[in-house]
Amino acid sequence: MAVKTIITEPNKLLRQISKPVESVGKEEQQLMDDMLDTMYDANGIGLAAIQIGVPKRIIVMDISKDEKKEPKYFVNPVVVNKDPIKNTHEEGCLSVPEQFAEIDRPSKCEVEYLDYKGKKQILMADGLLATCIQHEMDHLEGILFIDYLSKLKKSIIIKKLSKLKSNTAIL
Ligand code: GNR
Ligand code: NI
Repeated sequence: MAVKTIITEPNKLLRQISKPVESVGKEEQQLMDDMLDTMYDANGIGLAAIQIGVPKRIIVMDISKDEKKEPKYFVNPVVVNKDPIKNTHEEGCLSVPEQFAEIDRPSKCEVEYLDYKGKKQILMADGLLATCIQHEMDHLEGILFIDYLSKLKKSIIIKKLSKLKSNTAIL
Protein backbone atom coordinates (compact mmCIF):
# COMPACT_ATOMS: atom_id res chain seq x y z
CA MET A 1 0.00 0.00 0.00
CA ALA A 2 1.64 3.20 -1.15
CA VAL A 3 0.78 6.53 -2.71
CA LYS A 4 2.86 7.03 -5.87
CA THR A 5 3.66 10.19 -7.82
CA ILE A 6 1.28 10.87 -10.71
CA ILE A 7 3.03 11.83 -13.96
CA THR A 8 1.68 15.00 -15.55
CA GLU A 9 1.65 16.36 -19.08
CA PRO A 10 3.90 17.28 -20.84
CA ASN A 11 5.74 13.98 -20.35
CA LYS A 12 6.55 11.44 -23.07
CA LEU A 13 5.85 8.53 -20.71
CA LEU A 14 2.13 9.32 -20.96
CA ARG A 15 2.35 8.68 -24.72
CA GLN A 16 3.60 5.09 -24.35
CA ILE A 17 1.36 2.22 -25.40
CA SER A 18 0.90 -0.04 -22.39
CA LYS A 19 1.61 -3.78 -22.67
CA PRO A 20 -0.87 -6.56 -21.90
CA VAL A 21 -0.41 -8.37 -18.59
CA GLU A 22 0.41 -12.09 -18.94
CA SER A 23 -1.27 -13.15 -15.71
CA VAL A 24 -2.69 -11.52 -12.59
CA GLY A 25 -0.28 -12.40 -9.80
CA LYS A 26 1.07 -10.87 -6.58
CA GLU A 27 3.04 -8.20 -8.45
CA GLU A 28 0.00 -7.02 -10.42
CA GLN A 29 -2.20 -7.03 -7.28
CA GLN A 30 0.43 -4.98 -5.42
CA LEU A 31 0.43 -2.52 -8.33
CA MET A 32 -3.40 -2.31 -8.25
CA ASP A 33 -3.31 -1.65 -4.48
CA ASP A 34 -0.79 1.17 -4.97
CA MET A 35 -2.80 2.59 -7.86
CA LEU A 36 -5.98 2.65 -5.75
CA ASP A 37 -4.16 4.38 -2.85
CA THR A 38 -2.74 6.92 -5.29
CA MET A 39 -6.15 7.50 -6.91
CA TYR A 40 -7.98 8.02 -3.59
CA ASP A 41 -5.18 10.28 -2.33
CA ALA A 42 -5.58 12.46 -5.42
CA ASN A 43 -9.41 12.41 -5.21
CA GLY A 44 -9.68 10.84 -8.65
CA ILE A 45 -12.30 8.39 -9.89
CA GLY A 46 -9.95 6.40 -12.10
CA LEU A 47 -6.26 5.76 -12.73
CA ALA A 48 -4.28 3.92 -15.39
CA ALA A 49 -0.94 2.29 -14.48
CA ILE A 50 0.99 4.48 -16.93
CA GLN A 51 -0.02 7.54 -14.86
CA ILE A 52 2.37 6.25 -12.17
CA GLY A 53 4.92 5.26 -14.81
CA VAL A 54 4.06 1.57 -15.28
CA PRO A 55 3.24 0.72 -18.92
CA LYS A 56 0.88 -2.20 -18.15
CA ARG A 57 -2.74 -2.52 -19.29
CA ILE A 58 -4.19 -2.07 -15.80
CA ILE A 59 -6.87 0.40 -14.64
CA VAL A 60 -8.48 1.06 -11.25
CA MET A 61 -11.72 3.00 -10.82
CA ASP A 62 -14.17 4.04 -8.12
CA ILE A 63 -17.04 6.28 -9.16
CA SER A 64 -19.00 5.86 -5.91
CA LYS A 65 -19.83 9.21 -4.32
CA ASP A 66 -20.61 8.21 -0.74
CA GLU A 67 -18.22 6.91 1.90
CA LYS A 68 -18.72 3.30 0.89
CA LYS A 69 -15.83 2.54 -1.42
CA GLU A 70 -16.52 0.54 -4.54
CA PRO A 71 -13.15 -0.12 -6.16
CA LYS A 72 -13.10 -1.70 -9.60
CA TYR A 73 -10.04 -3.29 -11.21
CA PHE A 74 -9.56 -3.84 -14.94
CA VAL A 75 -6.68 -5.87 -16.38
CA ASN A 76 -6.27 -6.10 -20.17
CA PRO A 77 -9.63 -4.39 -20.84
CA VAL A 78 -11.08 -4.60 -24.36
CA VAL A 79 -14.16 -2.75 -25.66
CA VAL A 80 -16.32 -5.42 -27.33
CA ASN A 81 -19.27 -3.17 -28.14
CA LYS A 82 -20.01 0.53 -28.14
CA ASP A 83 -23.18 2.54 -28.61
CA PRO A 84 -23.22 4.65 -31.81
CA ILE A 85 -24.98 7.34 -29.75
CA LYS A 86 -22.52 9.80 -28.25
CA ASN A 87 -22.69 11.49 -24.88
CA THR A 88 -20.93 14.69 -23.80
CA HIS A 89 -19.30 14.82 -20.40
CA GLU A 90 -16.95 17.29 -18.76
CA GLU A 91 -13.63 15.53 -18.26
CA GLY A 92 -10.59 16.17 -16.16
CA CYS A 93 -7.43 14.11 -15.74
CA LEU A 94 -4.99 13.71 -12.87
CA SER A 95 -2.21 13.89 -15.48
CA VAL A 96 -3.62 17.18 -16.86
CA PRO A 97 -4.11 19.04 -13.55
CA GLU A 98 -6.79 21.72 -13.21
CA GLN A 99 -7.91 21.54 -16.84
CA PHE A 100 -11.41 20.52 -17.91
CA ALA A 101 -13.22 20.12 -21.21
CA GLU A 102 -16.44 18.71 -22.65
CA ILE A 103 -15.64 15.50 -24.56
CA ASP A 104 -17.93 13.37 -26.77
CA ARG A 105 -17.70 9.60 -26.40
CA PRO A 106 -19.97 6.58 -27.03
CA SER A 107 -22.69 6.82 -24.35
CA LYS A 108 -22.54 3.09 -23.55
CA CYS A 109 -19.92 0.39 -23.95
CA GLU A 110 -19.29 -3.24 -23.14
CA VAL A 111 -15.86 -4.09 -21.79
CA GLU A 112 -14.19 -7.48 -21.32
CA TYR A 113 -11.37 -7.68 -18.79
CA LEU A 114 -9.75 -9.65 -15.98
CA ASP A 115 -10.59 -8.65 -12.40
CA TYR A 116 -8.34 -8.41 -9.29
CA LYS A 117 -8.32 -12.20 -9.04
CA GLY A 118 -7.60 -12.72 -12.73
CA LYS A 119 -11.15 -13.86 -13.46
CA LYS A 120 -12.66 -12.93 -16.83
CA GLN A 121 -15.50 -10.41 -16.51
CA ILE A 122 -17.78 -8.41 -18.76
CA LEU A 123 -19.17 -5.01 -17.85
CA MET A 124 -21.95 -3.01 -19.49
CA ALA A 125 -21.20 0.62 -18.74
CA ASP A 126 -23.22 3.78 -19.24
CA GLY A 127 -23.21 7.30 -17.82
CA LEU A 128 -20.10 8.34 -15.89
CA LEU A 129 -18.85 4.75 -15.75
CA ALA A 130 -18.79 4.56 -19.57
CA THR A 131 -17.05 7.94 -19.85
CA CYS A 132 -14.46 7.03 -17.24
CA ILE A 133 -13.60 3.56 -18.57
CA GLN A 134 -13.09 5.01 -22.06
CA HIS A 135 -10.93 7.83 -20.66
CA GLU A 136 -8.81 5.23 -18.82
CA MET A 137 -8.55 2.93 -21.83
CA ASP A 138 -7.28 5.88 -23.86
CA HIS A 139 -4.39 6.17 -21.36
CA LEU A 140 -3.40 2.58 -22.31
CA GLU A 141 -2.97 3.84 -25.91
CA GLY A 142 -1.07 6.97 -24.89
CA ILE A 143 -4.10 9.19 -25.54
CA LEU A 144 -5.19 12.09 -23.30
CA PHE A 145 -8.56 13.89 -23.40
CA ILE A 146 -6.85 17.07 -24.61
CA ASP A 147 -5.99 15.21 -27.84
CA TYR A 148 -9.68 15.59 -28.82
CA LEU A 149 -9.56 19.39 -28.58
CA SER A 150 -8.60 21.81 -31.35
CA LYS A 151 -4.84 22.33 -31.87
CA LEU A 152 -5.20 25.82 -30.40
CA LYS A 153 -7.03 24.75 -27.22
CA LYS A 154 -4.62 21.88 -26.73
CA SER A 155 -1.53 24.06 -27.14
CA ILE A 156 -2.91 26.62 -24.66
CA ILE A 157 -3.40 23.86 -22.08
CA ILE A 158 0.07 22.39 -22.66
CA LYS A 159 1.64 25.85 -22.31
CA LYS A 160 -0.19 26.37 -19.00
CA LEU A 161 0.98 22.99 -17.74
CA SER A 162 4.60 23.64 -18.78
CA LYS A 163 4.46 26.94 -16.89
CA LEU A 164 2.96 25.20 -13.86
CA LYS A 165 5.86 22.72 -13.96
CA SER A 166 8.60 25.32 -14.24
CA ASN A 167 7.05 27.21 -11.30
CA THR A 168 6.88 24.15 -9.04
CA ALA A 169 10.49 23.33 -9.99
CA ILE A 170 11.62 26.57 -8.26
CA LEU A 171 9.70 25.89 -5.04
O1 GNR B 1 -10.67 11.82 -11.61
C1 GNR B 1 -11.02 11.82 -12.78
N1 GNR B 1 -12.22 12.33 -13.13
C2 GNR B 1 -12.79 12.20 -14.39
C3 GNR B 1 -13.91 12.98 -14.69
C4 GNR B 1 -14.50 12.89 -15.92
C5 GNR B 1 -13.99 12.00 -16.86
C6 GNR B 1 -12.89 11.24 -16.59
C7 GNR B 1 -12.29 11.33 -15.35
S1 GNR B 1 -10.92 10.33 -14.99
C8 GNR B 1 -10.09 11.31 -13.83
C9 GNR B 1 -8.91 10.56 -13.24
C10 GNR B 1 -7.90 10.28 -14.33
O2 GNR B 1 -7.16 11.08 -14.79
N2 GNR B 1 -7.89 9.06 -14.81
O3 GNR B 1 -7.07 8.74 -15.81
NI1 NI C 1 -6.77 10.57 -16.93
